[in-house]
Amino acid sequence: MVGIEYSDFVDLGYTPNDDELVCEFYIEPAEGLSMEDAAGRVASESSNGTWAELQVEGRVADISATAFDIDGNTIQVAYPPEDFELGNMPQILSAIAGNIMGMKAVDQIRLQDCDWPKTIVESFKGPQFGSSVRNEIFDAGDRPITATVPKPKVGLTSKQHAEVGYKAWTGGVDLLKDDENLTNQSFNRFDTRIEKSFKKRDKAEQETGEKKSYLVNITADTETMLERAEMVKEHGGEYIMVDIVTTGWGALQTVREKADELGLAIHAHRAMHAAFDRVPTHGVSMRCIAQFARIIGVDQLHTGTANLGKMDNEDTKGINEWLRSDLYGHKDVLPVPSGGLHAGILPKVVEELGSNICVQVGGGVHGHPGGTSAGAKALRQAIDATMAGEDIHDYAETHEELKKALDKWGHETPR
Ligand code: CAP
Ligand code: MG
Repeated sequence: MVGIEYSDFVDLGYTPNDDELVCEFYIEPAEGLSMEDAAGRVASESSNGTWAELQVEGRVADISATAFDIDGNTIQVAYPPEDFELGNMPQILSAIAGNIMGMKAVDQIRLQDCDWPKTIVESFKGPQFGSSVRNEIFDAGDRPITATVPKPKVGLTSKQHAEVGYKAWTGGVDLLKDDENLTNQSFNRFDTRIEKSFKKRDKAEQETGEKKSYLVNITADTETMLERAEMVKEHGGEYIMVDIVTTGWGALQTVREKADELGLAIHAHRAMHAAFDRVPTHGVSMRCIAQFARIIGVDQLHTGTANLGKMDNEDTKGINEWLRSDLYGHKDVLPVPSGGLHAGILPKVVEELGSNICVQVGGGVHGHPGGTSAGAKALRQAIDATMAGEDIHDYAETHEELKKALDKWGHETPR
């Protein structure tokens, strides 16, 4: 019989093996506890310990996590592979971001970063397309692809929604996008919306000679999402959009399987992420949320505007870099800057985030003084000018829609 207690979960001389998942936490120990005391409790509760000294037989202690590094308020914890069920993200998160978030032993605790071992990564599908959507679905060359979400975010009828889409597509936008809280409401039914929107999409493609597509929000319970994904495919769609945080990681895994079967790309909206990542000393970082999303396999993900837009966001550039980094053969994810963007901010967005992105602009298209069509043209002109290395003010001299957008909004970040 062996007794295991909190101090058994700390070993500052330990070096993790390649097959272990290493997590970095920020912690603030509760009064009366040292960093080492708190680190032991975090490693224990997130693997196989509890508050009592356990009397165990056999090799159970071999799958205990080890807090192996303490640096200021940051600790590193290594988890043996046996702690996890491969291919089950909810189970992994119930360990590394589960009970420990509410432990009294820590006043604050935040999962900051993870170093994923090959076996876990390979047990998930990863992205089906990643940033190759820019040229596999579209023919965008080096430029960012663009999306626009009709505003008001809810309230437009299916017919109005499709009409806004048509104006945006023919004005030069690549993707119509549903808003995160628009699914299947009484004033705008899912089936009618997609039927009408895809008809307009086909018309816009014929008229412009460009490929156009639609990010259809299928968010619902899992079975309904699968049915909606089928409907999108039947109507000739290329993408489904999922509110990945509100719908949950298990549901996202099931949708990812379906997306594979149907050959559809996944646009991941992250509504509710800030409930986890906004407080810098507690919760789960956006970096980790992006990691879960890539490992499961979304193709496009909102990661913020590098604080050029209306939302607060940590480390967009670092997150985007991670989404493009090597991950045991998994594809990359196309970052989506969104929220408060308009033509005047576009050059700065590209300067900060590069052009391998999908720029999402809602109010900045539909709030243009000339309406949606003019707003879409202004956005495309801002992209064209930026990609040609031209100053947008000079370009605006011969491009009326861009000029009007710049006169209205300048380069201001809205609040
Ligand atoms: C943008 C947006 C997006 C947010 C999400 C909105 O509209 O449609 O949902 O950008 O935030 O409803 O606010 P605007 P994030 O272009 O009119 O601002 O990308 O930070 O997750
Ligand atoms: Mg939105």
